[in-house]
Amino acid sequence: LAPLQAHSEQTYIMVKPDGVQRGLVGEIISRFEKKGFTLKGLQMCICDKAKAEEHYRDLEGKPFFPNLVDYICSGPVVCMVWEGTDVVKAGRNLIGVTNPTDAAPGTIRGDFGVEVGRNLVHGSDSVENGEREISLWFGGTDTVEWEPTMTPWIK
Ligand code: RTP
Repeated sequence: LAPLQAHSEQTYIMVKPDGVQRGLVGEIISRFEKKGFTLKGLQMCICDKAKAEEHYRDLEGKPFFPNLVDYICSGPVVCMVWEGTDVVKAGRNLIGVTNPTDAAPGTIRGDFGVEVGRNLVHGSDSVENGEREISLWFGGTDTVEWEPTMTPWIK
């Protein structure tokens, strides 16, 4: 077999409060698992205003920014680090475009979302932003070093 053309990187994926409240955490995790990516970090929290503002600092000044911060802080979020080949771009493709009305069927937002201000899930938009977001949400310490193995777990 030719060697894999792997280009492994990490992305920050977060199930937003509506995704948690609607019981879509398992569905969202499942899509990333089935695609072939590896879960490296997982935790749940209720975000405070300062962290939401820092996470979305590039959008400060947009008219929807205050509503966005309130939305992200309105209930628990599920924070994840996923790793794999081109996972930043592929993760955005799994999620779908920002407005669920325009998101293709088969994507998370296309299958489950209705409103742009309630679009279920976040995914980093670049490797650099992924690194920044992982260190913001995971403090650089709470991820797990492991690789899937070929060990047979069941017969
Ligand atoms: P995200 O950062 O959450 O993954 O979303 P994104 O890249 O697809 O979209 P972005 O432009 O970064 O916007 C961040 C989030 O702000 C909310 N939003 N509301 N017109 C509006 O009311 C509006 N536009 C954006 C969405 O929750 C979007 O995901």
